[in-house]
Amino acid sequence: MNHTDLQLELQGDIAIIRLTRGAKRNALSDALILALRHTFENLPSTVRAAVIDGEGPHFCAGLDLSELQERDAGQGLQHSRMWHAALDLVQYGPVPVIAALHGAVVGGGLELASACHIRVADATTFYALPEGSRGIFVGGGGSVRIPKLIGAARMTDMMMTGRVYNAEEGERAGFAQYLVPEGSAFEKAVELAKRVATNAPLTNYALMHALPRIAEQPADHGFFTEALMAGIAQSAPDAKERVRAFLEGKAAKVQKT
Ligand code: 1HE
Repeated sequence: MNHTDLQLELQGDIAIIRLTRGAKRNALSDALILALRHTFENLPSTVRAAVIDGEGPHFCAGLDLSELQERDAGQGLQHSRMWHAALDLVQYGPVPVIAALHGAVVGGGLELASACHIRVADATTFYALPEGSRGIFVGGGGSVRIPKLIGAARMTDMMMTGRVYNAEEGERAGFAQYLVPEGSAFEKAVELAKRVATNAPLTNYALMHALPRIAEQPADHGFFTEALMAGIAQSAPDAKERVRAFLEGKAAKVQKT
């Protein structure tokens, strides 16, 4: 599907998904949310990792406020569920997703970023949840995903007081795993995506689908699920080949950076 506000570009086995609504700071209209969902549902099977980027000086200004009109409670609920369905496909879709962050990562933009597996932020990035001051609440999965990154106390403070985290504070708080110089988030995200794409597919699958579920389970259940996943991953020919290559001195050692 072609969409004027969303571009999909393939660079080998990496999908570059770009929000191209820079004039509106990549605000997420209903159409854009549906396009995002459609894109993740229909990624070519050759894709092994994806990067999400935003055109212009800001990653994403969140919900398109011009569409926040006269919804009744039921319509509001369905609207939020539509976001959940789309962002669920980002988190639990076919491939790991790396977000290249810069400028505003606010409201629904932060909800989108938090559905990704790795976040790379450049020095211009800032994080906020203006829902608090707009008289609304998060609705794109933010209350589930954001506390897992920064804790419920920080999220409460952000929404109650309008606190904005800059790039360095955001990295310290746990929003982003990588902080890079201004203008280099996309390049770093692609570099990481290429590295992630070389992993055994079952390892990436386990990290995307087993790890977050294990983290939610009571320890006893978690250990059991972990053992099942470990057994399945180890049994794959890919794993045996990779271990053999290391033992034969043909695979890279772990090295200090
Ligand atoms: C928008 C939006 C938007 C910009 N919806 N149109 N999100 C917010 O509350 C954040 C609102 N946006 C901002 O605070 C600022 O726009 C930014 C800090 C992101 C960027 O500032 P700046 O100075 O670069 O741009 P601008 O001049 O404010 O915006 C440029 C245009 O984009 C302008 O439209 P124009 O026709 O006058 O050019 C803005 O109106 C438009 N624009 N952001 C609609 N968000 C699932 S629930 C999630 C709930 C939420 O996400 S609530 C948080 C919404």
